[in-house]
Amino acid sequence: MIGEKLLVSIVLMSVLSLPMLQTSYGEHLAEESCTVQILVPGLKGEPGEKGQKGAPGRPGRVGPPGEIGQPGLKGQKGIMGRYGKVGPSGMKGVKGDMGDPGPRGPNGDPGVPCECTPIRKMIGEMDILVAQLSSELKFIKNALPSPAAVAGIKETDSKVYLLVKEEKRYTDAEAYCQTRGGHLAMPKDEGANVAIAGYITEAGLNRVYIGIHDLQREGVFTYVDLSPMTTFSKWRKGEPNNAYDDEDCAEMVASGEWTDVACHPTMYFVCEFDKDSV
Ligand SMILES: [Ca+2]
Ligand SMILES: [Ca+2]
Repeated sequence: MIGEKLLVSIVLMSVLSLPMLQTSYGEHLAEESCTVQILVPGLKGEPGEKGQKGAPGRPGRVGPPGEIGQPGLKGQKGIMGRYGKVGPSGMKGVKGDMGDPGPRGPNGDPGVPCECTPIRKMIGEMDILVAQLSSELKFIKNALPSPAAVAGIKETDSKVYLLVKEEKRYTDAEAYCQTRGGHLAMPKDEGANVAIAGYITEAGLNRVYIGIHDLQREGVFTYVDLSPMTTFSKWRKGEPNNAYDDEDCAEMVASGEWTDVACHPTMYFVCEFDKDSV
C-alpha cells in the first residue's frame, strides 16, 4: 500500500510540474509529454507463505499480590528444645519459721580420765566465786547511795549483812533498809548472831541497832518484820528491862548480846538481805 501511494504521488507531481517545465524548455518538453505513462496499481498479489514462529516475547510485568490464603492446618508437636540459659539468681527470701527440735542424740562416749580434772574443779569453783562477787557488786551498786558509809558487807549462807555508818533513829534505820529491799538485822540463830557481832567488832564499834522491838505490845519483843521470837534470843543478863519505861527497841553490842534501848537516839545499824533477792 505504501508503495502504491508513493507511485501515485510521483505521477501526480509529474503532471503538475508540466507547466513549469514548459516555461523553461518550450517545445522539447511538449513533445515528451506524449510519452508519459500513467501508472496504476496492479492486482493484489497472492498471500505470502506463513512466516516462521517469532522469538519468545519479553516476560510480562509482575502481577499484583494475591489474596491471603486460608490458615494452614496445625502442624505436629515439635521435639523438646534445648535447655535455656541459667537465669539470674533470685532475691533472698524471708527467713522461715524455726523448725521443730530434732530427736535427742545418743549419749556421748565416756570421758577420758586426765590430769585436768583438778583444774576443771578449780575453774568451777572460780566460776562460783565470780558469780558471787558479781551478785554482791550488783547488790552494792543497788543498795548503797554512798558506799563510803558502809563498812563492807558480811554474809552467811542465806543472808547478806550491811553495816551502815550513818546514825539514824530506829524507824529511820528500818526505812533505810526497807528501801533497799531488806530489814534491820534479825538474828534468828547463833550463826547469824555471831556473824553480826563479828561485823560490829571488825568495824571497831560498840553497838548498833538491830531489828528487834516491842513497839506493838510492851514486853513482847518481835522481829522488825513482826515475826515472833521463838527459840533463839541473846539478851544480856538483866535485859530487857524497859528502863525508864522507854525502851522499846534493841541494839547489839560487840559481844553479840542484846539490850533493849530507846528508839529515838541515833546510831549506826545493820541491815540484812535475803541472798535470794540480792
Ligand atoms: Ca519496852
Ligand atoms: Ca534496857
